[in-house]
Amino acid sequence: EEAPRKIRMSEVRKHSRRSDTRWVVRDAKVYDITDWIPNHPGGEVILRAVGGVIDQYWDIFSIHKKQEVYDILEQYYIGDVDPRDLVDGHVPQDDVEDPFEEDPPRDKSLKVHSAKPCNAETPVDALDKFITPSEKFYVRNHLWAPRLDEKSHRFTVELPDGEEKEYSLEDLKKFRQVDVTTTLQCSGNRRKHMTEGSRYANGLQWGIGAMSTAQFTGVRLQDVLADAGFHAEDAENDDVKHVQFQGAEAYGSSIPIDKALSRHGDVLLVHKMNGKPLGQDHGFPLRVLVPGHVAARSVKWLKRITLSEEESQSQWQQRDYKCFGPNQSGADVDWSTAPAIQETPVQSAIVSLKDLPKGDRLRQVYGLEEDAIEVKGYAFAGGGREIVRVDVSPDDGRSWTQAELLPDNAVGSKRWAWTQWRLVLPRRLAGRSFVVKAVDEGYNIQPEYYDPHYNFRGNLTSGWHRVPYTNRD
Ligand code: MTE
Ligand code: MO
Repeated sequence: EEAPRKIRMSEVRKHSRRSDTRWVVRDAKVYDITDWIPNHPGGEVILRAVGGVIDQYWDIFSIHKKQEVYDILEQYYIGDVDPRDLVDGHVPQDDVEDPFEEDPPRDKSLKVHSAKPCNAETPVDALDKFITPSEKFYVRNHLWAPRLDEKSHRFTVELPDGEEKEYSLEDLKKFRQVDVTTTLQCSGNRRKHMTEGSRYANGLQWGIGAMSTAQFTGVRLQDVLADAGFHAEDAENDDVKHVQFQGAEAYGSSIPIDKALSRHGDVLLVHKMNGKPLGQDHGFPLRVLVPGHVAARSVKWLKRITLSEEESQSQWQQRDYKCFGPNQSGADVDWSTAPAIQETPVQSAIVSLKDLPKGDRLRQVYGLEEDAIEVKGYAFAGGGREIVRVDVSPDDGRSWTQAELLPDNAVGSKRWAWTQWRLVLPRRLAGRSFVVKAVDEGYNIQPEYYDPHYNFRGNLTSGWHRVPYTNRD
């Protein structure tokens, strides 16, 4: 048996993305993965790690932490890191590049759940406005926020026969520009309420602000696909069942082809949000917008569109965004038995609850001489369905009254935006807590309790939202 080769880190670093042969280090072992790179399911993103230690990337891309991945890597083993470069058996951390160093500055009012990657809620003062100012739009990044150049950025459309067509942002100007007002809601919105109302649901403990609304501008995906040569009516295209999207960092997901091709589906490739170029956190210079579907399908920093018989194979399509039964757990579940979340169920929340002082304009509008309370919030139905009613209880669910649905100027082929609502009522009616539930045009309702729709990943929490009223006499 030959002793393993000892390799200095200075040598490893030479085998970076600038070299023809590319090495990575994991657990103080060195691998030459040059031949394997073209097979990486996440694409080019792996080039960030070559010439250095891969462990910290796998802390972010946790899908790699499994035996089959270790086995692949083992085939490319070439030696051990020289002990002179190890501290306590590890290559010291400061030798690796921070993947988040190009993340943008962010508005101070966002409620940050994690900084790297950035996950931050829209503050309450923006949740009771129909349009969310772009800088207060919630941010949900699984990885870093790539800093891309608008002029040189290209995205590729891959047709069913493998043929590819490339587009620049300039190329998109020739397509008809479309405005759509859309609410994006993260699958984890209100997960905290599931944890509090049932038991711990795994993931970021979002409150009611993993949800925001903007006016988006872009081109229809179906127009771009047609330009690239994909015509749905061709019999030979019958095998195309899904449209997969790949972001520039490595995130990816897909939607059913019918949503993409529906005349009223309003699936866009958007370059503007509230009239201005997209912010870096929201996918600059180009993102997919899939109205009425869970926001996880609206892929940011769009790099590639693939027409396929299969869904995206990413963990965000195959695993994270699925719901299972209350009894099932991540340890024993067969992920393939549940469909990926697309359209979302009816949702509502109380955003503010406030006493109206004597002489308040609203008290006069509602003709209330006595002490009054104003309750405001949002209600939202997925799939382009409208909210038809919002029921509010001032006394814990004993009595109910209907909130006023506020008018807005949403545009789109269907109702893709939330509905803001308000209720003003006498303070004497207030009990211990206020409760809200909404009804959509399919007469879908929200569950009262959290246990029945508990799922271990805490997706699609939509139980009645309760807010304690503390100002009682
Ligand atoms: N696209 C890319 N490329 N990377 C991501 O991490 N996150 C998805 C989706 N698109 C994500 C992405 C998820 S889970 C959500 S909820 C929305 O983007 C969040 O969009 P926002 O940050 O603009 O609010
Ligand atoms: Mo999300």
